[in-house]
Amino acid sequence: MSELEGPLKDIFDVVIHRNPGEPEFQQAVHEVFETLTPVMAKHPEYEDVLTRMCEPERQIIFRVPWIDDDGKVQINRGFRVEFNSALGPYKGGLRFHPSVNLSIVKFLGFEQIFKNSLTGLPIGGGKGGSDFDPKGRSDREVMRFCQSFMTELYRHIGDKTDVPAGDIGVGGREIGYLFGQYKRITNRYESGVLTGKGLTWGGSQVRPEATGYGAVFFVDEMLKAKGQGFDGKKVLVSGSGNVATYAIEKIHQLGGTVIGCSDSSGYVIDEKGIDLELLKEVKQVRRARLSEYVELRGNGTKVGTDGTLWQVPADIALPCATQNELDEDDAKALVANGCQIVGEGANMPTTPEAIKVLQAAGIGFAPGKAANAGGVATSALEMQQNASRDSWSFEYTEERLSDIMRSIHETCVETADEYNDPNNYIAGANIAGFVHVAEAMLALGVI
Ligand code: NDP
Ligand code: 2IT
Repeated sequence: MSELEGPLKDIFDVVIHRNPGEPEFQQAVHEVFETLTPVMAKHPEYEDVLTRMCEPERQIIFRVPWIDDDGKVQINRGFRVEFNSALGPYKGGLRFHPSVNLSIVKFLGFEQIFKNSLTGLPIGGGKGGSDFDPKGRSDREVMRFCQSFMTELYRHIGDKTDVPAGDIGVGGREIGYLFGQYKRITNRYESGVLTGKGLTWGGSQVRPEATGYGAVFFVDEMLKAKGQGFDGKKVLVSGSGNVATYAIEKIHQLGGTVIGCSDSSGYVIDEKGIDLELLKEVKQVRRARLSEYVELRGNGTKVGTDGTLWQVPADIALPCATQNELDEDDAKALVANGCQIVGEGANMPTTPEAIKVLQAAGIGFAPGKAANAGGVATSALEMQQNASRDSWSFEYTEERLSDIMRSIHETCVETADEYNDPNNYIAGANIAGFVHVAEAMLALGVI
């Protein structure tokens, strides 16, 4: 990580002091601070605002007891970090994964503030989750866990207060169980309290596809700026969950070929292009390992054995799995293999060292705050439909998503130019996201 100077260093020192043992949160804060030097020089009045922005408005940690299928009591830890509500109700997903801890929830919540600001929609930033591992659990166990989780969470959320959604390990099934318990406890059909709902009970068209589609729309804008498109491009997409699946779908619709994807047990290479229907069957229906995809597909498909997915030659790389999954060696391999663009579908998937390598090589780099904002943006569109008791068509909603991604791309480019850092999408996204929130916080007084 590069050295900070002046007020940014002072504020960062306070962050380190206040948040010891939270490496992911510190990394996310540092990544934003690195780009704010020219903003602070121009606007010293933002110093106090930035200090406040690093301190969540509220952090909730709670016990989640539940009973497994063997009748044994299990205990997990639940989190909701309500980070910033200057622009609207706290908004951000819930992650269920054994690695979840306060540092991870805070890094995600911090990123969400800037991402949500970039969408231009009235949503603040928050994040939550649990160290519960849904893998290998029956539907009934997942339901009992979700019901217990919501039995505490319900008192903190509401359509005008805090609106959770999905993230790793939380998809339509989990949102259903969570919504059912919220409705039961409160006796209110408050559709706008959660997003990512099913289409027959208040969900929005395109929300399942939105993050992956949005990331591809964003990268498509980057390609268009160079007079190119996805047509004929070879692409690597890590992960095989919600974001990865729909990124693959849109890339194939735009004429690209996704030649590799992964899960936590490894990666697969399918030079003819990932068979999406089979991938959905394996990962979404069977909830199985990717190795099953290889067994069923045949066709020369193979499980990767050398290094990581990123060592495979391709034109474009979209990390869509988890934080810090693409490291310095991976970045060097991408550069050596002539990769042109890296777009973050996941949150903070590229390590700081890897970002340096990619930027030094002149590779187009789209940070998650901008590139994966389509998910939360479509969540805000879901809230809009719920508030007006309406539902929109797939075509109209996808058009709205695509307009939002185009506008975020334009904002990043214009802001990077304004601050004399052309083509630096990280600077563009961080500065534009920050200034919007900072102005709102100044207007609202010291709160
Ligand atoms: P899913 O749970 O649907 O899929 C996650 C995928 O990543 C799975 O293939 C999983 O493998 C893999 N993965 C998870 N953890 C690890 C790990 N520690 N090492 C290697 N692989 C891992 O989650 P999403 O697709 O929703 O989320 C993916 C990323 O996108 C996350 O960073 C999330 O924060 C971000 N994101 C999600 C949005 C959304 O709307 N869902 C919006 C914006 C960002 P396995 O199946 O083996 O667990
Ligand atoms: O990281 C993210 O933006 C999400 N997991 C989606 C959040 C949301 O509220 O839809």
